[in-house]
Amino acid sequence: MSSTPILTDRTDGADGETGIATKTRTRTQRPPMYKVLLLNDDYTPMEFVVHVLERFFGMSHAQAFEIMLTVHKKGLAVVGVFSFEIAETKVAQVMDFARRHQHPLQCTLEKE
Ligand code: TYC
Repeated sequence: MSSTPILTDRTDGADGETGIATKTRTRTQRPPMYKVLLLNDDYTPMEFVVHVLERFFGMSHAQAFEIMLTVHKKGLAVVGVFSFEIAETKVAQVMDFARRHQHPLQCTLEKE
């Protein structure tokens, strides 16, 4: 958080009062956000990808199926936007789950 003093007025009144009036504006920093991307490949079964989206991204079956088809057709899709720590954890969970099931599914993150 940073505070910027802003010079707003000089007071030099008839009463002999002399001074500088200042206002303080607080700039609220939003944390950087990260997109989690799911990548297409030729081998991971569609049902497995749907399951991943339900399990790790809290999607309904219909929503997960729709996103899976987008990845399949377009090559990739954003499956969520999170703080760095959460995004990193999601990527690790998906990569580990895919590896344990011997699927080449790839998941990565990108700063927004
Ligand atoms: N292209 C895969 C198939 O035809 C399905 C797939 C979808 C794989 C999404 C990965 O992220 C993915 N079996």
